[in-house]
Amino acid sequence: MILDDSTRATFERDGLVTLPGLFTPDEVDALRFALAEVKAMDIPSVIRERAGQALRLVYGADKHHPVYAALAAHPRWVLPAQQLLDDEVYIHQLRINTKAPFDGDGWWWHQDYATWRFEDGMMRPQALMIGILLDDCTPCNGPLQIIPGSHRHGHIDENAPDRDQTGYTVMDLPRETISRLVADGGMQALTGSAGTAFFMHCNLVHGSGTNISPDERTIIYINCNAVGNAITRPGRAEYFANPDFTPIRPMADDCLLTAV
Ligand SMILES: O=C(O)CCC(=O)C(=O)O
Repeated sequence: MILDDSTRATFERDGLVTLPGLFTPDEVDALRFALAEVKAMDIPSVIRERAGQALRLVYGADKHHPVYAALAAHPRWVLPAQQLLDDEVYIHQLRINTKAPFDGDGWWWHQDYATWRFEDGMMRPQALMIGILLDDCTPCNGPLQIIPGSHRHGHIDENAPDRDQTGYTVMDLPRETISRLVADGGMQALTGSAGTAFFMHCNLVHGSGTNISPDERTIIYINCNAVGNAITRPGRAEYFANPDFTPIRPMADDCLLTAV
């Protein structure tokens, strides 16, 4: 067993499991260095902020760099994910949210499952967002914020698609819904040191504010799905919605440091 019963009970209750220091400082450095190389490649799967040129999202780094290919099969997230989803897993999308110093814009409150259901025909919320901090996340640099326990409301159908010209869609929830959910569950900022990982239920309501600090705030999101819940309407760009549902076979534990 990877996660003990009390950790699994926390996931059921809060929709969140935090694993501090899941990746070591050397592994974080390898991921940061590899990200700098990916940014220099001029790949098409990047999205810039609506205002200005700062990078907002880098999709599919695992298709462009061996260190991210290794991360995409790393046992330290694959094994807990299999346990939480009770199935083999594949990656629906891997993206890096590079909330730039001063310019990194926020994210309105939403559930990620809403997008995957609406755009990709994901039939059940049997998927996870796994956030891996590449920088220390503090209250000041626009950390991810969640409403604990909000996943227990299921898919909240009160949303409106906010879709940009790149095909990126966020299913924004209305203010009244957020007020109601927060009155029930409160809010939590997911702060922690680089290397920490957050395993989140795909119906956990979350969002974040602008990064007006001079500090980087980079989070890798490995959004994985149960193989038995493979999407039914593949068709978006593969970096938004992977059409390959082959179960991941975990690599060796040191794969990030041997990948280069
Ligand atoms: O990284 C963030 O601040 C928020 C990201 C988010 O909400 C998302 O990618 O779905």
